Parts: sequence; structure tokens; C-alpha cells
Amino acid sequence: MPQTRPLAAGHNRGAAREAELLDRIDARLRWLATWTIHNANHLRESRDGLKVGGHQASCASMTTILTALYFHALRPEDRVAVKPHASPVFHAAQYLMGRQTREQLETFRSFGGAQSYPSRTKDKDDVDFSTGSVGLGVAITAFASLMQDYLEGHGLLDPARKGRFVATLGDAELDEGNIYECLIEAYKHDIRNCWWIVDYNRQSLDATTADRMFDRFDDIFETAGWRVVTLKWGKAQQRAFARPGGKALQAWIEACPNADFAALTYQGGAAWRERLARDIGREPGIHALLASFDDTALHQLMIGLGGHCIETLTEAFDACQDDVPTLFIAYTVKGFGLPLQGHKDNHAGLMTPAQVESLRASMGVPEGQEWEPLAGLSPEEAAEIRAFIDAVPFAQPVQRRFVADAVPAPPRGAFPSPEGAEQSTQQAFGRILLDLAKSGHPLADRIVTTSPDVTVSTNLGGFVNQRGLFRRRETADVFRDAKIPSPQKWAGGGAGQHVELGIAEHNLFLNLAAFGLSAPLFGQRLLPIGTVYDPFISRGLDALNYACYQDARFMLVATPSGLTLGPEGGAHQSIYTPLIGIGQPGLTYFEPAFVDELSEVMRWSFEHMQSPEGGSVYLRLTTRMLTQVERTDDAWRDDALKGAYWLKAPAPGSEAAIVFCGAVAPEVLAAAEQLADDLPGLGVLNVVSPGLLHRDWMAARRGRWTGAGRRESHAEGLLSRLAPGAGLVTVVDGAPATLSWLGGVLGQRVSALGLDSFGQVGDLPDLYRHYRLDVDAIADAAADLFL
Ligand SMILES: Cc1ncc(C[n+]2csc(CCOP(=O)(O)OP(=O)(O)O)c2C)c(N)n1
Ligand SMILES: [Mg+2]
Repeated sequence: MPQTRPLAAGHNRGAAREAELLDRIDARLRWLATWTIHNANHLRESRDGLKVGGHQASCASMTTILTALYFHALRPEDRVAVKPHASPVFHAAQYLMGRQTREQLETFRSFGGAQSYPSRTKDKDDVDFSTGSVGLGVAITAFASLMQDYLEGHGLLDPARKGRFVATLGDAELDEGNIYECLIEAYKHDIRNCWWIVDYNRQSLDATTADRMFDRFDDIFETAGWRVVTLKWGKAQQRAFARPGGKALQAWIEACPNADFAALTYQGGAAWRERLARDIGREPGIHALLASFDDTALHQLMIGLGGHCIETLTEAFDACQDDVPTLFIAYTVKGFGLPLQGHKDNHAGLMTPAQVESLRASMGVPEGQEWEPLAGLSPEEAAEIRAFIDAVPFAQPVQRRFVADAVPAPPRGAFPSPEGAEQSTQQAFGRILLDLAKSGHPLADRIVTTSPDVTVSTNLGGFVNQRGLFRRRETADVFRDAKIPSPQKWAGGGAGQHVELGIAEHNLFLNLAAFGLSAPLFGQRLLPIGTVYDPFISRGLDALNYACYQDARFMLVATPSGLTLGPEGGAHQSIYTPLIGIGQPGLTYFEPAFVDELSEVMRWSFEHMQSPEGGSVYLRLTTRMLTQVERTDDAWRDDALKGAYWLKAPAPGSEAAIVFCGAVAPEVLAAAEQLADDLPGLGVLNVVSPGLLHRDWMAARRGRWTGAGRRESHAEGLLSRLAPGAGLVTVVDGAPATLSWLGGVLGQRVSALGLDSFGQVGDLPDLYRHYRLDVDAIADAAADLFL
């Protein structure tokens, strides 16, 4: 990696001039961010009377940090997660670089406009990582650096694309637990090329933050192997501290409680003077020191903290050009330079039109030219700044978004499909991955498995034995070397394909998110597969949503699941995860009952994960051994991939069907047999993907209403084989709503079975009887409909 980044050739200006230009840019970003939010709230027509919002104070807090990054430190290959509520500053920086339109800024926070929080998928300028749910954008950068190391370890990284992963964050984001889960994992994986820059304004949403955390963050991060660089003082402060009385002034600021500092910041020069005179006025030199500043200058001095000093920031960034993960704590003032500054309630505060007007005048932006990038500057200065921006490393026209070629999956017939009369979907999943690994098919080389300490218990072990653990440095398998028998090989190295995580499910999803972005970030296709116990999806749910929101592509295999996990009891049995699967955009949920279905679904999934219009996949599997069905033909396959197929075809116009999903197949088939006499022509519908079926139904209806074309949804096609008033018994080892909605498709009657209370320990006959998933329950549910 290049160690230094000189200014581009031809710009032989000194550091002092560069700092002046960066100051101009900083001020311009502060203005544009303020104006963008003002426009959205006060100038644009409002049709609903709702506050549009935006965070002028949070933006002003970090314009200098983003200026020092985007216009000095970043290289095109670097990737940034921007503090969510600094979105307008990011867009303004892009605007100055000619990569964002005025129209997008004018429509900030309106339909189709620049997004409230940076969005990879929705913003029109080049967002590397979406942010919004605080903490997640920070942690994903650590996993993305791990992903980069993985690509490098596998010879898939173009050295020119090797970059640094940078997160800018608010100090209150440091309260999010996911940060510390990630720190531990990052330490274990020895991550590098990662910078986190804290906008340390000591204010959160509600108020000023706890003084007690002062210095603690340093300890925490240093313990986790990070270099901590604290940027407390601006240059002007440092010069003042060197003068007589300066030490006392510095000590006073050091000791000043966060809330007092913020309140004085809000009050301004006279208040500073009065307070300093009261507290340290008798210290030698202080009188003269204070007297040398008028109120305005004193105020500027007091708030001129490190995070608002371009030189302090650029020097710090320049000094950290190795690959050591680094936390920069940049002291700032929330609302810097705005009348809101320092006020504890300023988080969502908006400047009044009069305040914006006076800011405009004070910043030298001519009236009517508020959107002009460099309005109000002399032509010479504007030209110099324009030339400077054009030469900034990050502004260079370098490709930053990639499309990776798809790696075709083995075709139907050649894709592994384990044989065996009795099998569970979990066991077969492991077998399929093992067979793929052994086959040497190119697809297998792109698979990356990852699991939060449940690798073995989710049947990933076979794959790991074949492909090894990924570790940046070689790690020995001590047990193997000592010839202690174990079915698991546990050696690691750069070519390994399994990323083992500690038990922190949240990290699993962030890791899937990061690895699932390898194609757009690096042009290299990786196919991440994460395993987790189904109930513990909830532990990482926000990160799962976050991963999908970025359109990361992965396969989530959640197993074991449901009440079927009898002996593990209520703490390990999942109930409503199918509803997550149905409800989560960007994720397609499957719950196959039989192994040939699983094989078909996995083949489909590898294609779906790579298709431009595709997404991620969630497979809800089980350890229950099921007698596999004898197939007489392959007709079921296409329907299964649309979400459901008739396992037992209904007689035309039949009055009844049992609709089921997953592990309850044996009870359903037995009940169907038992009911056959009373309900002749009874069909059995096997729903392989409640999610796909539901989504397709919604899409078909939307198509009808929006004139996009009239078509029958798959659910309608399947259910129309029954009588219009037919009754459906739905059965699932999970929330009944997973399938009960099918009654609404054609207005058929439903008697739904499933779980809606916490599970117990027990064997399956006891549990299925107690929770009414057994044959009798199905017969009762049918009786409910027909008697
Ligand atoms: C997970 C999550 N919880 C709550 C919020 C609402 N929220 C947005 S910003 C914020 C406080 C931010 O404070 P800080 O990180 O210090 O940022 P700054 O002071 O720079 O505005 C909160 C609670 C959120 N966006 N995400
Ligand atoms: Mg803050």
C-alpha cells in the first residue's frame, strides 16, 4: 500500500495553503449541510405539515472531520461508513466533487431525493456502507476489512483496490454493545486497515454524555489492540497553552464537566470570560491571556478543539499510514459555528429562517446563490479551490462499484442431493456442502462459511474439514498434531474458507453483510453461508435487517428450529422466525421438508444470491429425521421453487386440503391418510417457501393495480384447484400466521395449527400432542371446518 499521499502533481502548495483551502471547504460543507436541511424544512412546500427534520448540529459537528477525510486523507480505494445524521455533509462533499446533483440536495428527505441517512442502494451518489441504525455502520467496517484480508488470502484481491475501511461515528454510538462484540472478534481475527473516527462532541440525542467515560474508551480500545489517537486540541489552543497562563487554561478545560463546557459554548464569549475569570482569574498570566482576546476570539479559541482544526486532523491522519487499526477521538462541539452550538437539546434542533439568513451573510454566501458550490469567493480563489478539489486523491475518476461475473452452480442433476430413506434437512445441508467441497466445482471455491461457535452443531464440520479455517496467520490444529482423535480438523490459514466467530450472533450478520458485499466492493464473488440456531436469529435481527438493506448477498442457514428441537426446551425452540422470514425484505425464506427439495432450493439460492435482481436466502432447517418421499416424476420441482407444490394432488374442486411446511410432514401425511375416507379428494400442499409464495401473491396483486400486467400468483393457481369455499388446515412448527394468510388468497376457510406459546422439553409425541401439531390435532382442525 502506498505509504504517503502527496498532493497531486502540479499543486506544489505548502501545507499552510492547503489548510486554508480545506478551511474554506469545511465552511462550505457546513453551509451546504445547513442549507440543505433548512430548504427541506422551511423552503420546500410541505404537503403533510410534518416536520421533515435533519440534524444541523450533528452535521456541523463533523464537517471538519469529513473535509480532512474526503479532501485530504482518503484514497479512491478507501471505503467509508459515514455517521448517519451527517448525511447532508457527505452529500455536500460529493456535490463539491461534482458527484452529486443540486436537485438531489434540494429533494433531501423527500421521495427519490438524497436519503436522510446514507444508503448504498437508494442514494444516487456513491455510498460505500449504509448507516442509520447507530453502531452497525461502525462495526461493518471491521468485518469488511476482514473480508478484504480474506480476498487477499485467496489471491482474489487486486492490489490497486486494497483500501482502508473508515467509519465516522458519533460518541453516543460508542454506547452500542455491537461495537464491543465487534472489537473482540476483530481482535481475534487481527484485523487491520481500519480507522474509526469519533466525533467526540460529548452530546447524544437526549443530553450531554457522561463524564465518567472520559479516558475509558482509550483503555477499552487499546486493550483490544487498537492505536488510540486523541485529538483534543486545535492548533490555536495549543499556541495559547504555550503562553503565560496557558497551562492553567488547559487544565481548566481538562477538568471542565461536559455539561458546563456545552452550556458555555452555547452562551459564547462573555460567558466564557466571566466563568474563566471566576475559576482561574487569579492564576498567573490568565488575566493578560484572556485580555488578549475579544469575546468573539475567546469563544473561537475555547471551541477550537482538535476535531475542528484541519491541521490537527490532517497531521493525525498522515501520521497513521500503516495498517494498524486506529481509533481517532476527535473532540468537537455539537453545532459548531451555528447558533445551536452546545445546547443540550440541539440534536434535532433546526435553525430559524432568521438564523440561517444571518449565517448566510456571515459566511459570505450571496443571497440567491445559496446552492452555488463556491459562491461568494473571488474568481481566483474559486478557481484555486476548484483546481484543488479536482486534484484531491479521492476525487480522481476511479471505478468504485463493481459487477462480478456469476459463478454458475452445478445444474439440476449434477447438484448434490444426498441419498437415504431417512434424513434431516440439517444433516443433508452439511452433506451437500461437503459434496460441493469435494467436487472441486468452482462454486465451492467461492463459498465462505461462517458461524458463531455453532459450526459443528449445525453440520458445517464436513465442509470445514475439506476447506479449513480462514486465518490471516497460519494456526495449527493442536489436537491433530498431538494425534488426539477428533472428527474435526481445526487448522487455519490464508486459504481457509471458514470464518469462525465467537458466540455473538450479531457479529454473524455483520460478517455476512460484509462478505456479502464483496462483489460490488471488489468485483469478486464470494458466497457467504452463515449458520445459527434458529431462535438466535433474533439476537442479531437489526444486523440482519441492516445486511439486507445494503443488498448484501448471503445464505443464512438456521438450524435446528422450532418445537421439533424437543429436548432442548423453550429457550432453544424458535416460534416466530418464519414471520421474520416472510417479513424481511431482501431475504427469501425456505423451509423444505425433504432433502431433494433442499438440494433444489440450495441450487436456486446460489443463483439468486448472484442475480442482479436477486437477494439473500434464509433456510429454516431441522434435525428431525424424516422418511423421504418416493418421487414418480420431477414435476414438483418448478412449483417448489415458486414456493409450494401439491405433494398429494387434490381432486378437481376438492373441498379440503392440508397445507404444511417443513418438519411436520409425517403428521400431515398420516392425517391425510386418516381423513381420506371422510374427505375424498383431500390435497396436501407442501409449502417449501412461505416467503416466496407470499411475496409472489403480493407482487401479482400489485401488478394488477398498477397496470404492470395481470397474472395469476402461484398461490392463486395452486388453490384454485380446490372448490371456492374449500377449507384449509394449515400446519407449521412455528407461528400459525406463517400459513394462515393463504385463506385470504381466494377467500377459503382456514383452520390454522402452529405454535403460539413457549415450548417445553419433551419428546415429539408429547410435544406435538401438547402443542396440537399431531395427527389428532390435524383431524380436529379439519372437523372444525367441515362438521
Ligand atoms: C440503533 C439506534 N438507536 C437510536 C437511534 C436514534 N438516534 C439517532 S442519533 C442518536 C444519538 C446520536 O448521538 P451521537 O452518536 O453522539 O451523535 P451526534 O452527537 O454527533 O449527533 C440517537 C439515539 C438510532 N439512529 N439508532
Ligand atoms: Mg455526540
